[in-house]
Amino acid sequence: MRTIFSPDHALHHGRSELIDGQLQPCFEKPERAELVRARVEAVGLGPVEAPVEFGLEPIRRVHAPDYVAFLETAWDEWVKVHGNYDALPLVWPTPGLRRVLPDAIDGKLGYYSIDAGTPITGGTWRAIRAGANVALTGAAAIARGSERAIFSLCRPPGHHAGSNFFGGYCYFNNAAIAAQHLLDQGANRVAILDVDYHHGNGTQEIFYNRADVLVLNIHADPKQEYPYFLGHADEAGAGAGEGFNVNYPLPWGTAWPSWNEALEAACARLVAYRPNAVVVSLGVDTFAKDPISHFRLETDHFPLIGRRIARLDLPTHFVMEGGYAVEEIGVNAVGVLEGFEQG
Ligand code: SP5
Ligand code: ZN
Repeated sequence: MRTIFSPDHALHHGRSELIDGQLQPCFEKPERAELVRARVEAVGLGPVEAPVEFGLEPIRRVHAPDYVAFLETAWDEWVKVHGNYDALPLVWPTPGLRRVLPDAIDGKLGYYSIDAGTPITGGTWRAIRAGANVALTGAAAIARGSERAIFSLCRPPGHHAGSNFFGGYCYFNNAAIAAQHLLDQGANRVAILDVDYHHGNGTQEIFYNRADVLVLNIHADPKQEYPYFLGHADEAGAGAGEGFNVNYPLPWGTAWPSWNEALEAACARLVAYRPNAVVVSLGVDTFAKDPISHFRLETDHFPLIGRRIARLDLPTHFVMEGGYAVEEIGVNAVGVLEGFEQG
């Protein structure tokens, strides 16, 4: 399996996130991607290649143009007012009342975000552009039909980013951009299987009214866990998209047997949809030792995930999402890919 990777991910290096009432060092850090890449090389998964430049147009197919423009200039606007430290939002629009876009950068940060854990830094724009190109390069290879599977080693992750908001360490929704690109290159139907510990609220929002992308999410119950406000079992899509969003919320403490049952249910739904390709939002924060999560998957379980996905017998695009137990992130993420290759 080929891996697409850009060292430019490291240009995004947030110093702190607001967590547990404190500004703490970011869990989402450059070592994550470097360790996954090192593991890809150590096990000889396949070649590691640089992405191709796709420009902003395929990004604007899923993100609002004003949101993309905001991300491009946010850091420069922030530095002028606050100096050279991470930009973090701390005020949000009043629920149910007006959302007028402010001129002040502090107001814009709240307008376009959902949490205070997702800093914008001096290198964020270049890193997220590279990440989107990594996803698009992978999608283009799947669209060409030359490969059975490809791994887009994206960083920062993407599935919490919606059409016009960032959050959950995510800015551009790499998996959504990839899925849209597959459609734009001729696919009729694409499925997104999101196995990250957290609900992919951004992906759900982007495709909620559409039937051409089936979005399947296995995640911690939002009644207990971030992102709290979306990811419930009764969210099934709306309008033309009704029936094309499926959530499998699971309680804290979920171990492999119940997690695997949800995976089986999602795979059955996916097969019935008969997609041309599947995009896997590959988070490994379901791991028992993940520092911010509460599921109990062990290292041996990750290859089983890959093996099951291989049995779908579809062109498969793995896109990296979360996973914060950095010591084991390489073994766990690449374990899924090795399981797929053997499956
Ligand atoms: C892509 C991805 O996995 N994003 C996750 C974003 C989660 N951010 C908020 C986490 C809050 C966790 N609270 C538990 C802290 C344990 N000390
Ligand atoms: Zn996650």
